[in-house]
Amino acid sequence: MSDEYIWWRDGIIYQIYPRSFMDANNDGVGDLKGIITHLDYLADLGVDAIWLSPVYPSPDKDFGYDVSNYVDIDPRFGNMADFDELISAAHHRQIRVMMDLVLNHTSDQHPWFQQSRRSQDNPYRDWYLWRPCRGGSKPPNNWQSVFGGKGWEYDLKTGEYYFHIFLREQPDLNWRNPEVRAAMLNVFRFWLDRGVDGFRLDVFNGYFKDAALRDNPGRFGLRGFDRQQHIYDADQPELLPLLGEIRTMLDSHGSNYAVGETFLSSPEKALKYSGPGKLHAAFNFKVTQQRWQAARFARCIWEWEELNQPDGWPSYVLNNHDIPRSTTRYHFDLADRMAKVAAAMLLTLRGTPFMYYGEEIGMRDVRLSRTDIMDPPGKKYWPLYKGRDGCRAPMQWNDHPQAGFSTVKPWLKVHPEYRKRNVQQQLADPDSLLNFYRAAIRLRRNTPALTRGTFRLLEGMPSSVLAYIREQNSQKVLVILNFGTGRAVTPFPEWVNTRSVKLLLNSRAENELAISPNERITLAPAQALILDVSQA
Ligand code: TEU
Repeated sequence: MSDEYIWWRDGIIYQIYPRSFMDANNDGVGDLKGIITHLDYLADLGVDAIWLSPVYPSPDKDFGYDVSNYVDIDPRFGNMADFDELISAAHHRQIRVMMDLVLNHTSDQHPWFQQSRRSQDNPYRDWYLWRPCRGGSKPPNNWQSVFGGKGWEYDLKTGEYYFHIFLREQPDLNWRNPEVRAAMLNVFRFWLDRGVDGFRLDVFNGYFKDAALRDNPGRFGLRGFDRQQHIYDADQPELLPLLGEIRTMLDSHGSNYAVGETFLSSPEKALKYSGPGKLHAAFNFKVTQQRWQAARFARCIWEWEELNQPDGWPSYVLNNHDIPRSTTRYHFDLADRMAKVAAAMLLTLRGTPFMYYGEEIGMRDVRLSRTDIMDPPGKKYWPLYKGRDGCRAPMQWNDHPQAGFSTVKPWLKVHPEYRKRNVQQQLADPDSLLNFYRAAIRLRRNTPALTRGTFRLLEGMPSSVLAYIREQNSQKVLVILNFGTGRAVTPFPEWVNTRSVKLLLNSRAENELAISPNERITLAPAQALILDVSQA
């Protein structure tokens, strides 16, 4: 592995959900100026890049993931001048900027769709997936919407159905149309020309659907969408050549990066779409679906590592804007100690770590009543599924009203615990989760074994312990993580000379590192240790 620093390989990518990060103009919605005011915070935290969830004009049926103009900024977030300022202010601090491109579908308010639905012979008709009824009035096939109900919407005016895999206000584009393809590649170029460094591609493996629109076969599942095998509405063979074309374009602009949001993700699928000539990375969400048990994570990480051999580059994510926050998901307690174990893991695995705003202070999901729910699938399925608002609450900056996010009532409720859980308070507390993230990020940055090093799981550990070695040249780092709420007595690999072990980071600094005469370490509940064992 080359020793030169490559930001998307060695660095950390921090996802910002702009409407919840910082509201500089006090209208209740976060904005670009707000992000600019906190770039110093991000630089100090030590992240190498930020990914902005969509900031394009949008009717907000799916909070920005329904785009009505790909080449502008929604006035609620600011304008192009603010965007240019954000790029230069971020670059000034060595922070790269990534855009979220939502190219599987547009908003139904996008001028392309407005044209498309006008008449069957409109030049934009074929930009979307229009089909006549089957057998009189039935939809063209059995495809479903992820957000509930049929995937087809009948349009009275022209007497045909159009397909939408998400909301009916998010019609899917027809990527087989060369004009669509060309328009989308131009969207990439537009942002590259403005200085953007990379992209996150929303639902990229959904771009193409089966040309013959065959019915998906059934399978067992609860909701309509889950009762089908998605073999015809995603992952079609035309995708790989397109990814190759995207990669060539990115490479020709410099070292620009693309990570795909693998729809209906599996590790194999994520791997299939990433690597040379494809995307740089595709998310493997399996890690986010594990229970908080060392053995489960070990299996999942091992599988992802194996798949990425010999030359793949993994990425890891514990949080994003679609799933409950890890602190809530795993019911972390022990006063953020377990959140430190998760942080130590995320920041020492072999692969690019993705963080999500507020993760560094251990934000929890906010609980909302039925009337406060904003997310469409949450409204539809309440109380079975309450939607994704919980993990999208305003960032908790300080203990002022609205957590310092805004001076007015924000678009989504602030988590009531913000008075004791916020950035200001955690910066002042040397033992806080935030300061642990800062220390672990600094350590990672200064330790080549933790970025580029090889990865090897250690066997023979107690069941609550996940332990692994990262190694680069002569540097060897041992990471030991106690996932359990009890103590764990952990052996060293026999080649380690315990007398020359150096402590690099201890998530429970109050407990000194004690190696017993029989060469074992007793880990406290939820303790993470990062040790230099190079001198063994
Ligand atoms: O998500 C696609 C996706 O797979 C998720 O929608 C997932 O199925 C859903 O969150 C479960 O409720 C992307 C975006 O990340 C998401 O925010 C958008 O809503 C969606 O695409 C449509 O653009």
